Amino acid sequence: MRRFIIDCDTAEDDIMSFFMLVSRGFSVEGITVVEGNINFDQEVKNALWMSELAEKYTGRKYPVFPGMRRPIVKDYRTVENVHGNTGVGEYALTPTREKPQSKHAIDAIIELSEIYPGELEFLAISPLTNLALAWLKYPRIAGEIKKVYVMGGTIHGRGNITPSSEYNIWVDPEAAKIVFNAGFDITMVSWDLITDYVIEETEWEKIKSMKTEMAQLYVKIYSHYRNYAMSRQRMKGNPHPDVITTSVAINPDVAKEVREEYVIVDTSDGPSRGATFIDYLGITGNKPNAKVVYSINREKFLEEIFFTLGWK
Ligand SMILES: [Ca+2]
Repeated sequence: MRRFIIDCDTAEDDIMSFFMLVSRGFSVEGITVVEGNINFDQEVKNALWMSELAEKYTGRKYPVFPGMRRPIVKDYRTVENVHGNTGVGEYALTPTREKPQSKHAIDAIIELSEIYPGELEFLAISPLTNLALAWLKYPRIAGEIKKVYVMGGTIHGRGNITPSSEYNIWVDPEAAKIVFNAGFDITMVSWDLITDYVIEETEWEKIKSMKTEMAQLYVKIYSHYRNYAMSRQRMKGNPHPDVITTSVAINPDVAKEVREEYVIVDTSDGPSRGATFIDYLGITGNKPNAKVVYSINREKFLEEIFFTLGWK
């Protein structure tokens, strides 16, 4: 049984990532919430809502642990323009029963990694504040958490929140720097990789024609993001940063080309704050700190997403 923590700034792509894990029958031991995409309390509400829906399907509980509401050092901003006011366009996802756990996400991460040493996989599809602070409090988790999948950064210097920086890393570069140098077994899926693998018109129409609840949910929660990406980000469809990272976690064959490299996170105050630089020639002499994904097997990625869309 594979066990996961999913760390969310709960917008549409986080929600679908969660359902991909659940639909594959993996044990999601905790949903931890961190500052990012939208208002933090709305992120928690969305997490509770998806937890309730998954419980309806599986009969299992998926506890939600609110974590850091802000980055470690500097301020940040939310991106409702990208994801809509509620993170899923303008829809309100309102939980009816579930309440957030009183335990802080940082303590939940530490406790779960102690309960399942060597087993837990951490899906870091949001800013890295929770994981960085959990490690600072209890560095042993670097050896106890089996794998960390990071959606973040760029490999070719093309950002989405500044010309050079990707949002998750830009929100809390200090946290990202801590995590990348903490000794975790990290797989990095970057923003300027995933922009090559969007849901194009053919797939979008196919999903729209599907009668499953998951497919209907997909169309509902991605429509806003799809419009934004196609009108403002020069894309041919909606991108899947979190979902591609999750697909790589679920099935390593989704990642076609992977290199072990040293990733530098820029915490300076200039225009490259939050950028990632890959030491692709080994110039610094530092040992690799991440497995960096350079290409994706598109068919296998689509298989993963359509599996979940056909699940319920
Ligand atoms: Ca996310």
